[in-house]
Amino acid sequence: MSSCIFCKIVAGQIPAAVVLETSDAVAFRDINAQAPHHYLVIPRKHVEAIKDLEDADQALAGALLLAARDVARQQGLDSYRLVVNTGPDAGQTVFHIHVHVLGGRGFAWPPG
Ligand code: DGP
Repeated sequence: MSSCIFCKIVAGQIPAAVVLETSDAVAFRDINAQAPHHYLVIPRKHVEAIKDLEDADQALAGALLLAARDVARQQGLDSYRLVVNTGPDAGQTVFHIHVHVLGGRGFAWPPG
């Protein structure tokens, strides 16, 4: 989608610190890191949020989780948190699915 900032990162139109690329996904450092390790794993395909995934996106959904696993492995993280904010009330600010991979510190539960 032409106005989507994450589509522009996928297309290489704006820079990002990319750490992993697969046929389905791209992972890069979050510009506003909330932990010593903070990456975003996004699908190449524009889908606004988890709630917009279709049953036919099963492989894509799995590919995102596996890419998140691989980013964590590559970065030497054994304990980490994955977060997928879905909708404004949950804190989603960029409307292109992204899995946050957070690590390098402890995390509280329940989340804020
Ligand atoms: P969320 O609040 O869950 O929608 O997370 C969006 C994240 O995206 C937020 O942590 C900051 C990050 N972000 C927004 N714009 C950019 C950008 O242009 N580059 C990078 N690397 N991260 C971005």
